[in-house]
Amino acid sequence: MAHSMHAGLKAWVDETEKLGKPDQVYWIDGSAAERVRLLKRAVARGFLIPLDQDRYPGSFYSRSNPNDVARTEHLTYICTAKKEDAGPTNNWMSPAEGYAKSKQIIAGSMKGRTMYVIPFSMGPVGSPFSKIGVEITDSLYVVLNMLIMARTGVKVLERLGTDGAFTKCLHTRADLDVKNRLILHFPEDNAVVSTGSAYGGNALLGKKCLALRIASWQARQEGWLAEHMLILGIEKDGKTEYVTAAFPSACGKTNLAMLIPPQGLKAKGYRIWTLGDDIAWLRVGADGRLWACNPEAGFFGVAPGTNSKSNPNAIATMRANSIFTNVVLGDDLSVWWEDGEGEPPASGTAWDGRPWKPGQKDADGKPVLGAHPNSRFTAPAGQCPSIAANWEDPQGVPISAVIFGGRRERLAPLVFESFDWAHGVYVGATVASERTAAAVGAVGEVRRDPMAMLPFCGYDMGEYFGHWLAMGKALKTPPKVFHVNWFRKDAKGKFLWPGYGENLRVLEWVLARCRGEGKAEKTPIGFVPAKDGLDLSGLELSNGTLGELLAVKPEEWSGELDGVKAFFERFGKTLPKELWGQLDGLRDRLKTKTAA
Ligand code: OXD
Ligand code: MN
Repeated sequence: MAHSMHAGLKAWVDETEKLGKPDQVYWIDGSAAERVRLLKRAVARGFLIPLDQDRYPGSFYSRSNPNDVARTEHLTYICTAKKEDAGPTNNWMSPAEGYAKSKQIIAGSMKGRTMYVIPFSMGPVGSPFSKIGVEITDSLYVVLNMLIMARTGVKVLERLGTDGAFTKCLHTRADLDVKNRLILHFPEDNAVVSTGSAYGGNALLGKKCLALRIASWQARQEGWLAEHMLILGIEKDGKTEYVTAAFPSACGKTNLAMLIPPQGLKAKGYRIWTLGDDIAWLRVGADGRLWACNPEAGFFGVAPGTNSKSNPNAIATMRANSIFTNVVLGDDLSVWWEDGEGEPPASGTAWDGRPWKPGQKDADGKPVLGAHPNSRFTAPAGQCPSIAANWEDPQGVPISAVIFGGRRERLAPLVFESFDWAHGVYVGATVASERTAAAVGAVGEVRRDPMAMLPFCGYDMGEYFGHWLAMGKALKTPPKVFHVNWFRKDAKGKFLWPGYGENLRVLEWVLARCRGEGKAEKTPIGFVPAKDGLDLSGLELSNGTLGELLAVKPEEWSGELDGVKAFFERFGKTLPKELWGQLDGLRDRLKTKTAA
């Protein structure tokens, strides 16, 4: 048992114990022996099912309450003294109401349970990037996932010392009823309270709550950025260059972060190194460049669609010591998901607990999904075959390019480069994407998702754009900013670009542009690759398809402008004038083009 000499932490734990009324309090020490003990306890209590240990050593299955399978953005709030500080894109509640409502739910909710106290560090312990949090939770599932996703235990308490700052992260699963579900952020108090859910994005409080919503607030005050971005290294000729990329949830960040070079490019000697798949903390280095660090220690990835063609490194990463949530559990204690790896089990149980067989159809003849579309694997990052040797470097890695992207069937070309940092901020601020299953809501609907941070920015996004612009001024050598779209379709609804490993062809052009090389054509929206700008060797892609992929259609882009204007207007006076200037500039460039 770990003991804290931190008076503030001890007082908060005591106060929460009095309120939640657990049977006992347990401090996580973060040791391997403790993990084994807790896994046994979780199995004994029915929270986890051990998988076939020959095929999946150290791995377990978990099924959630069927009503608790994704982030609930409509129940997620920023609780600041002034409503305007949360901005128009966040739900707001006053801190007094937030504390009062959650107190009622927490009161007595831990009866008959253990209350776990998890000291954790987001970022390597002691790195200048890192922040400490302490999660109190009554969910053993949350504990076991946190042990994978963050650095935990005694080493963190030691670092915290007797008076260090930490984010108070209070979680109770309560009765898992949606009526009692609230994900509340109190950035002014450096605190999070989450009730009524055990879903990763709602309950593993180091991830979205601390490392994005609270951290983005702190980052603005302290002069850095907390972003929904992967980090990867691209090595060639003994030199590695690093990029970050922001895509909305379930748009392939994990796949891109673990990319394997395609045949045509392998011959050039490329190697890809993974540093992070979801969150990047970015700081201005002493050299005036942007440096990045992944605050997480594991991957909480979407299972469906992950297979050894789409992401062999992810499959290898989850070969052991992983937790699978809401996938198919085979009667042979295997796991499986749609568009997954290997043959499905002859029979098993679907994510919602119903018996399931491959090929099963519902009353309307539609296939019955065995895995929930947002089913997940939680796996230690260190197990990834492509993990970079320096992924835990306390100084981070220098970033050459920042890439934004969305899921758009039309409009956005495969890739384009912004004219400069400020234009890049405009490009990031106007990202739009079709919705996926990672959050509750209508899948497929297009929504603006600036910097892929719409659900994760802990303050007014007008101010956030201003902070991005200011960061550009603080950087002596800012990275170049790009936009990609792997999801463009033809008139028949077929994807034009093969994606996955082939995306390296786009990254190669991106890095060439960062070095002042790479053939490009100037268009009103930015630079796109010239017809012979991308290395397409070994890839069968007709000229017509390439043309369609790179096409910038001024009429279609003009049609976007009203939507952007309406979106910007929502922010009122906090939207930086510079972004209005960018919109005007784009309108003028498009006009000249359509008139020509
Ligand atoms: C995630 C998400 O789980 O973005 O990373 O929802
Ligand atoms: Mn994410």
